[in-house]
Amino acid sequence: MGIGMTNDEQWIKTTCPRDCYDGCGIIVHKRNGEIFKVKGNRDHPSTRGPLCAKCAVSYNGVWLDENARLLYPLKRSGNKGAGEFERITWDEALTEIAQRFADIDRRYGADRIYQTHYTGTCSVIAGNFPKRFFDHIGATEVNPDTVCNAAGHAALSYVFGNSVTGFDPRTVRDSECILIWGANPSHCGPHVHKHWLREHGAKVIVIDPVRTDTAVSADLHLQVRPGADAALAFAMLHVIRREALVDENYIRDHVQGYEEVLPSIECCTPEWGKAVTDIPVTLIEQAARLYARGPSLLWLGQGLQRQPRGGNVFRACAMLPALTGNIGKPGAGFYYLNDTIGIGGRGGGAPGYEKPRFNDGPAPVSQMDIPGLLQDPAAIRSYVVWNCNPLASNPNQALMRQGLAREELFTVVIDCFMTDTADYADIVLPAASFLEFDDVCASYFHLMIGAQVQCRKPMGESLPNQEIFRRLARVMGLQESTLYEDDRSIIERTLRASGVRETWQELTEQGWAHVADEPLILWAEGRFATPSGKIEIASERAEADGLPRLPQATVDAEPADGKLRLISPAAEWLMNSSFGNDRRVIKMMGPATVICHPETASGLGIGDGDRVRLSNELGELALTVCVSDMITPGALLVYKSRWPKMEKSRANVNVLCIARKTDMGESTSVHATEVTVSRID
Ligand SMILES: Nc1nc2c(c(=O)[nH]1)N[C@H]1C(S)=C(S)[C@@H](COP(=O)(O)OP(=O)(O)OC[C@H]3O[C@@H](n4cnc5c(=O)[nH]c(N)nc54)[C@H](O)[C@@H]3O)O[C@H]1N2
Ligand SMILES: Nc1nc2c(c(=O)[nH]1)N[C@H]1C(S)=C(S)[C@@H](COP(=O)(O)OP(=O)(O)OC[C@H]3O[C@@H](n4cnc5c(=O)[nH]c(N)nc54)[C@H](O)[C@@H]3O)O[C@H]1N2
Ligand SMILES: [Mo]
Repeated sequence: MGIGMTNDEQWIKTTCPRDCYDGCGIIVHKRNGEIFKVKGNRDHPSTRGPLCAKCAVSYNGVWLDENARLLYPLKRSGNKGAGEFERITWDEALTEIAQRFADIDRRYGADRIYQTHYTGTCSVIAGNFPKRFFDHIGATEVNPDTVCNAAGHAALSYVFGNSVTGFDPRTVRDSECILIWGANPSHCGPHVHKHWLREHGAKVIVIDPVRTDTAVSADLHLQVRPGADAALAFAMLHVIRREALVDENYIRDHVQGYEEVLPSIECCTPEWGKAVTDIPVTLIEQAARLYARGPSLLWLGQGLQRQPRGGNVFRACAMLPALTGNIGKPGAGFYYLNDTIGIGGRGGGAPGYEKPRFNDGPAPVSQMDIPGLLQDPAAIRSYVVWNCNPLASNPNQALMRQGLAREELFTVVIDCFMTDTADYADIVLPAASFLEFDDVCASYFHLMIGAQVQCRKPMGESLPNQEIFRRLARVMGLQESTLYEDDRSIIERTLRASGVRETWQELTEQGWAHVADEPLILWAEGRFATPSGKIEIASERAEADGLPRLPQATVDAEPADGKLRLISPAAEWLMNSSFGNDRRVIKMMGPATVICHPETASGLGIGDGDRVRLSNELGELALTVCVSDMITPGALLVYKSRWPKMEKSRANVNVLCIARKTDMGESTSVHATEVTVSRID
């Protein structure tokens, strides 16, 4: 273990497994056998220096704090949600879970056991192994991507046949332009924002209703009205076509449906674009030219597709690289998420780590259906939560809370901390943190993998996710051997599947490895995994699924009756809800605010520092007003994922957020929430 050692000092290289574009390298400094400091690895290609502020604070704060961490299995002793528990042994906890599962299986069927998980840790084993167990017993999976990015995946699959082959970020050395559409690296990938974006002098265009720090430092910022992106894409394409910047050769060889969509593009003049998006004509023209001339990279953000027609938005935006040939050559390409050469860091399947299919199993259920389904004893008998915190993260929070309070629902929560969701558990199991066991991390931005190296023994009696499910399988007497595969074997197979040359030993010494020495030019061969083998702007598969054959130049309707559109993107100081229990993080965030444009504020008769109530049919939330033109007029901005129980109202913005499904992928359209604002006197 480790990279360097003196008598009492030791430095260990490891990797941050949070759900973040950066995938940072970490150095853990140990003194006298104890962790003394967790900091950034300046030799790591992404980190290049200190960790981001939130990780630097929390990894040296709440993650190392025995008073904050869950240390023992717990059993509920009070009412659901009261947070009253007594300590029990692992044997008692696992035996009770095994008995309750067996009972539910016998009386109702194992598909009434719902398991929900996401990216609390993105490391390969701890992020994936428990799925083997649930598949084996025939539990129902809550489709994790439906709370985040499933609309984008569905749309890109229609167009390119694949949504997880983007560009190799190292190809930026040949780029003239980077177009960031509905992503905010200044919060969501702070090292990508700080280093990658600017290092080779490409011009940067940002399209976002919010003037994020990335937008501030960009060459062009198109401050679009939320939900008007598809129209904007069409207006840009109008300019590109008018100025003969389309790549006719690329279209002839690789694109299906250009002739069909052309009449719509011809209708969508930039003047029309201005009317529906609020972006000046000259800005639409400049952005269109800069992008089309290329070579250009297009980054489609996850925030971009959290709208009712997010899938259509993605199909419209995907026409840009297709029609300008900005794909498959150095410095060009589009990116949503990278499945780092088959490892599947985030939700992907790994060749060396296939999901064993013991039975066909019940169909996964959308996160958007969960608040409703949780009310229904006939639908869900047991709710098992690992690697996520749905009471903080999911929309329709009041209904989520009501469902979790159901007395006969058998709820198990596995986490490192006593979250709002854990307060409603019957059994709480303590998870070991990433500093406490070996694993592999696969970045979803850089085409790199990293070693997650054990730096100390698991805190208290906590265990890594995978070990918890091995033990549960044993208590249940399950016979399938892959339920017991050990970490070493999975790590070896994962490394071989990734194509890196390094052994595990070498990886732990170096900390990280690129999957290829030189930048990969993805899609260079120009063959796409669609039925036609081409980029399908016109999609028969979409049509067969009841969707339009072509992307549509749509704009969402403005809210009626004095309501305003509320967007709730990622906060700088949180990683989803993670870190929301760290005292220093809470202090840095300050009170929960709603940011609104000066015109909006004067229309409502409110000013900086006023207290207001946001309300709609789902609930209400009291917030402090912050007036700023960083948000476009007519929209409101509240950052997501504070811990509800840390707030006076015991709620966060999700108490207002709708669980309406997107046009594709049954995903979240959280950024289309509408609210009324009233002043609290
Ligand atoms: N309003 C609004 N809501 C949103 C969004 C939005 O834009 N607006 N965004 C959505 C998005 S993009 C996402 S991805 C979801 C994310 O929502 P969640 O998936 O719920 O993410 P977190 O809230 O970070 O919860 C992860 C939990 O995993 C725990 N954890 C960390 N490491 C481990 C481990 O090794 N083992 C176990 N068992 N647990 C561990 C953490 O302590 C934490 O409690 O939120 C969604 N919610
Ligand atoms: N600090 C921090 N980092 C994170 C996370 C976090 O919670 N905090 N979450 C992680 C997770 S789970 C994810 S999925 C990624 C998300 O990564 P991103 O997709 O970059 O993040 P978001 O903040 O959800 O949304 C990005 C931007 O979309 C914009 N947006 C909202 N509506 C629209 C619209 O209609 N049109 C356009 N053009 N833009 C719109 C928002 O204003 C926001 O600036 O980040 C990851 N990294
Ligand atoms: Mo996400």
